[in-house]
Amino acid sequence: MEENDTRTGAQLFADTVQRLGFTHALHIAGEGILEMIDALATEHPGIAHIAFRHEAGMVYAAQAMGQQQGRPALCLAARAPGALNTALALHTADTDAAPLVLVIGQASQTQAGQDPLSGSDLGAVFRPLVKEVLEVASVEQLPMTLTRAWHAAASGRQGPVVVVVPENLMHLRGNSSLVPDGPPPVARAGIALPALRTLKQWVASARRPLLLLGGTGWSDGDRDRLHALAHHLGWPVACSYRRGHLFDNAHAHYAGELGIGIDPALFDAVESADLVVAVNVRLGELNTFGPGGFGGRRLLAPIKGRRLVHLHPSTHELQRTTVADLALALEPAAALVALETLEPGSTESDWVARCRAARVVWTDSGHCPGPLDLRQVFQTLRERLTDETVVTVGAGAYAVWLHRYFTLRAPRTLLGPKSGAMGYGLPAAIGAALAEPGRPVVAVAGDGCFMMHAEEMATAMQQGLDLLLLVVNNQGYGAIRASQQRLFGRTVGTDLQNPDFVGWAQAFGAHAERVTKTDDWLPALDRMLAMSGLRLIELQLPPTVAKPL
Ligand SMILES: Cc1ncc(C[n+]2csc(CCOP(=O)(O)OP(=O)(O)O)c2C)c(N)n1
Repeated sequence: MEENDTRTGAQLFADTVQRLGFTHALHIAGEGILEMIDALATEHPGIAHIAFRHEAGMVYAAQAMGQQQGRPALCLAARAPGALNTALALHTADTDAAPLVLVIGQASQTQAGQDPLSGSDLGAVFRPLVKEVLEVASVEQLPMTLTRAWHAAASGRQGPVVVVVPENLMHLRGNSSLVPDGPPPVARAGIALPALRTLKQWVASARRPLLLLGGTGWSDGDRDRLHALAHHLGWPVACSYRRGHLFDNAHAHYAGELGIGIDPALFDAVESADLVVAVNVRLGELNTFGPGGFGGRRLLAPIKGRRLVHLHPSTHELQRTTVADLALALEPAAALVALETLEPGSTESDWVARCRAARVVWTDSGHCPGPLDLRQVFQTLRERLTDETVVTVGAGAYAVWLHRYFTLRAPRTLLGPKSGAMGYGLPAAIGAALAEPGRPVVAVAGDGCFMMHAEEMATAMQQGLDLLLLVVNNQGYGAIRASQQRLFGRTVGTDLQNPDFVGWAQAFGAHAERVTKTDDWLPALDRMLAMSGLRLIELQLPPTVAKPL
């Protein structure tokens, strides 16, 4: 092989990353990835380097970027200490069907496994958490393995893919012709015509049909077609947990969101439907959550007289948790094409209006005790923000207020972990801001949730990002406090003594204010919206506030 036809492993890595269309490399530099980072910077300076403060924050940002861009984002972690910090965030990317590629720089092949820093069997560690783990054994394999990782992350049910790269490969040489020209075309599953005929018959006779939407892999244009479809068929539409942005929440056909905090009336509507068509929805624990909470009644258990049609890109998700009468492996785009061939059936004349009326009652009710009314906070926040604003949220009782009272109007405007991972909101907001510079982003967090990855305020400042953070401070793990009260009549270890959030944010260089009563909220919000950069509003509440009453 001619020396000038060859590139080092590090150069091959950098060339492949560039050809696959990655625009950003998110990382915390360290042993194992130093050669890759250096080659990216020197060979392809157009790729932006974003330095994070915790690897989980980095992966949350990458998974938010991946979802917002509709193609995988790239992040890199150094050997075992960096890699193992990513575990919950990788699991969250998997629950959220978020496309990303995490490259882990492993010790050299001769060294691996010899001491804690050179790492254990990282493939074995990550395999249960992610869509796929690929390990590179030779420099020749490197470009193809990265390409395969990109495709695995982007195709079918999207998700996180880990690539483990031994450090010594960076110095070996491989042929430059191994580098792909660009991202590979994504393989697509198709439509089964006999099944479509069956579906048409069921739709024709359904009296109370309902469309459920979820998942990733939709395009912004699909959303207009979904509105047109709901209108054409005359069906109500609900979204899976934290996918409310897939359908305009103000639309006359919108019936609400499944999952934690579900409106009991929506639960009843889904149970009383005689045909449910679930598109791209995972029918696991979260989306079948009942109003009674954990251990309560489940949605969509097989019911006599109700037909369930499940369309999902992954055969693994079909017939997994409940029995569907028709289960087809279809990606959202193909499912949409199939549904667009349907004709309206004999739907009850007031079915859509009944579902919609219940939704309106739900969002117009609910009480917040104390001097600062969170219902008003989230309703007026909606009025002040543009429809395009992206809102990110983690886990806690505070999130229920956002989900119930903040009307999502535009596509890709909500990012929230389906794993229930606390700490997600701020790093995800960073990812969303990196993915679409100029698009407004607001992160909402509880005091507990915020502090799990508050270190990423430094990253946001360093990148000069425009972010607004709302910290709902009820001085404790409120959701858990409420569960403890319900289960045991007392609380243990769930009260929190917090720092002065305003002073803390200011120490990072952010603008910050504290609000303790409803009348002060809008003036504070308006002051913050008039400014740019990193801004934080602490919403200070009595410890008694958790979910809407
Ligand atoms: C990483 C992680 N650890 C623990 C939990 C369990 N958990 C769920 S909600 C919650 C409390 C959240 O507290 P906070 O962010 O202050 O919100 P609040 O419930 O008070 O509104 C905890 C500890 C979790 N979901 N994620």
